[in-house]
Amino acid sequence: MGIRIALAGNPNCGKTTMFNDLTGANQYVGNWPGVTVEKKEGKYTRDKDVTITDLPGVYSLSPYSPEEIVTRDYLLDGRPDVVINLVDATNLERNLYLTTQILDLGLPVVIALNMMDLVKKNGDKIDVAKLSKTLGCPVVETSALKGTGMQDLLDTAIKAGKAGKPAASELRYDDSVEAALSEISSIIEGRVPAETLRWYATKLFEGEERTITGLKLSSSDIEAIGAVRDRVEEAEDDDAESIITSERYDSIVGLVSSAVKVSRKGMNTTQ
Ligand code: BGO
Repeated sequence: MGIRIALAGNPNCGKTTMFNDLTGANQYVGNWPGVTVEKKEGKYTRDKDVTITDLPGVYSLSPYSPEEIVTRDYLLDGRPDVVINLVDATNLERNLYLTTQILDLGLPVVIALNMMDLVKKNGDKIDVAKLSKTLGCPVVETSALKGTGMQDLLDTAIKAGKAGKPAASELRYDDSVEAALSEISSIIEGRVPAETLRWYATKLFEGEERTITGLKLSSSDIEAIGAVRDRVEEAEDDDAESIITSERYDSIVGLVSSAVKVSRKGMNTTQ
């Protein structure tokens, strides 16, 4: 059985450069069914049993654009063996926002810390071991432009895909939000695959229509979940979707401030 790898990341994180390097001429380009979003698939040049799917570049897995829907449906329902999440290491805070959502999906994940050539040039230091421990998945330094770290990345991804162990992030939200997610999880437990429980609980907390409809919940369950949401919204004086967005950013800011040391040159961007 071959291994299916999905490449996911923000626009401009280097996905096209990496996909071309990994697949060379062995590419198929078409459209995702029903939408005019480009679908690219290819075989890994070093191992033809490995198929790599390049997902559209997105900032989030919300269902607001065709690109976001394609990416999220492929990850949630297509269940690739492993996700390589490309992260622009010069813009960690912004890029890890998508990462926190990918980690909720209960898939094996390997993070490619791309653009490391620029980070090194700037003199910044990233504590890769700390990132890996906190995010609960392997983190590999790469430069898709220079072609460094690519083989290590693929070896790590193939191993993770074969092992099949979901990422186990240590990032947690405020106690009140975690309590709400636990309550919602217990309502839907057994009705979604166990490893996707955090994803579904979060989406239901947010009150996302697409998820509520997709799960065909009973009206009493919808009401019980609504009560949990109302309670936290009232306590926080904010809507549930914004609460989750803030919680994601807060957890990332904490991690980045402890794992990244910016050089006194102060150059932490590509500009
Ligand atoms: C231009 N290191 C560096 N330094 N640059 C990288 C790396 C890396 O590891 N990986 C990618 N890039 P895409 P998406 C460009 O095109 O693969 C660069 O959207 C330019 N072009 O070369 O397209 C890559 O598919 C003129 O840069 O990303 C590309 O994810 C001046 O990041 C850009 C400067 O890569 C985006 C850069 C005409």
